[in-house]
Amino acid sequence: MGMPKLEATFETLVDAFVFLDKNKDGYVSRNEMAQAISESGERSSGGIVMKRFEEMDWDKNGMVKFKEFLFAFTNWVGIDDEEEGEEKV
Ligand SMILES: [Ca+2]
Ligand SMILES: [Ca+2]
Repeated sequence: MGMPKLEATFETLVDAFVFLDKNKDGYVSRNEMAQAISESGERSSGGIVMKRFEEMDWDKNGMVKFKEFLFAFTNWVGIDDEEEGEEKV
């Protein structure tokens, strides 16, 4: 409900997504994810990130769209969306 904190989180998420989506087609592909990992120099956590990627990719099409990204993130941090939470992983 328009909490500034949530807004800031959302902005961070958008920034992260835009950073990951190198070719700006609205999807983060596996390659783009791998590229971002190598750019950030966090190769040690690369395996974890790629596992996260698989988790994010709900429909398993090899691409993560913003909705999937957002949904996965809210799951991780536990932001309650106060909607019917039937589909928990
Ligand atoms: Ca892309
Ligand atoms: Ca997908």
